[in-house]
Amino acid sequence: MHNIDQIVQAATAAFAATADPDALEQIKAGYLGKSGQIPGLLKGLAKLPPDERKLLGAAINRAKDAIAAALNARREAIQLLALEGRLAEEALDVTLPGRGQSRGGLHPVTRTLERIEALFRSIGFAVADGPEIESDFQNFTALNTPADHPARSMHDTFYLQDEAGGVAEGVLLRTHTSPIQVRYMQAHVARHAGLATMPEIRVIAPGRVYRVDSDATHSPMFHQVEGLWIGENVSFADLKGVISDFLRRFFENEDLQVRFRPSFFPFTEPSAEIDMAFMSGALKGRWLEIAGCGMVHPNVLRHVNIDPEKYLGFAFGMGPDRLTMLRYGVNDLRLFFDGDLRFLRQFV
Ligand code: 2NL
Repeated sequence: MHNIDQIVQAATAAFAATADPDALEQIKAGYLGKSGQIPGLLKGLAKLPPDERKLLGAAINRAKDAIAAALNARREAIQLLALEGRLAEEALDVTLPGRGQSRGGLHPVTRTLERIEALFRSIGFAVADGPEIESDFQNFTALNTPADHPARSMHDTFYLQDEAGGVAEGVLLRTHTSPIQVRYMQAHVARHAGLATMPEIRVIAPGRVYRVDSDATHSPMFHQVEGLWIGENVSFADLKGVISDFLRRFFENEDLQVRFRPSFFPFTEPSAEIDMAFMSGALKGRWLEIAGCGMVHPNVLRHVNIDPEKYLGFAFGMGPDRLTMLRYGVNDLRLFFDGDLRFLRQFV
């Protein structure tokens, strides 16, 4: 009897001495397991006479129940300890000040795009967009760019892969926003097919464009805004007025000087480079190349089924990234696309 009580006490003490669940199960095996102390005692019963066996057997079974109860109690206590530990570890101090929610803001180039759109809307231009993955026809052929033109080479244009990993036939990242205007002209022509005279087209096309080019002044992705005005009587003089007026309003500078220099583009004839100069400030008197323009080439009109004998107009293209740099006095284009919030937040 005395010995049995000691076993229960020893088991209870051993359980209490560990907080590790695996160690606890090891200790349990020493008492209740197949070759543990309790089964050992039960085996010994066989040699005893029946009346003693009955008495001792009952005592051993009580001891076995007591050890099992102590084991369960310890298991629960260890679980509770683990839970309390985890809760303490994961505790939130609700009295700490919050981290706050910072206010979002528009990217400086987005602000420029919205400003350009608002200014052109105010003189009756629509704003159009289109896919950045384009077809060779929309991006080059319709724009009178010959098959052997260097812009079409893989050194200048990103082409897409086909399923086999080769160059997909005629699928590319648009190199300018002109394909937006090509699509716009095609839809416009289709919509007014039955009419004797087609209404004027007045549209700007802002968006991202892609070229194989990367240094301080070139990013493989950049932005463009092109504009187009087609009608029966649209002249180069209208072009000069629209562009000069736009630049003076964009830079909020009435004294801004604008000049048109002869140039060449496959999609316009005649073509011109547009330069501007501030009459005051750090850039005073310096001519800056700001856009290109010209009268839409008759071949471009033919490609979208507009009769060049009846309609004509002008087109222009400019770089809103560069306009943003000039407006805010930023000298490295890459700053706009690095995603450094310390830089970008200055414009919010
Ligand atoms: C530049 C030059 C230009 C155009 C873009 C154009 C579009 C159509 C038809 C004819 Cl649909 N032309 N766009 C015309 C002249 C110049 O951009 O230096 N851009 C940054």
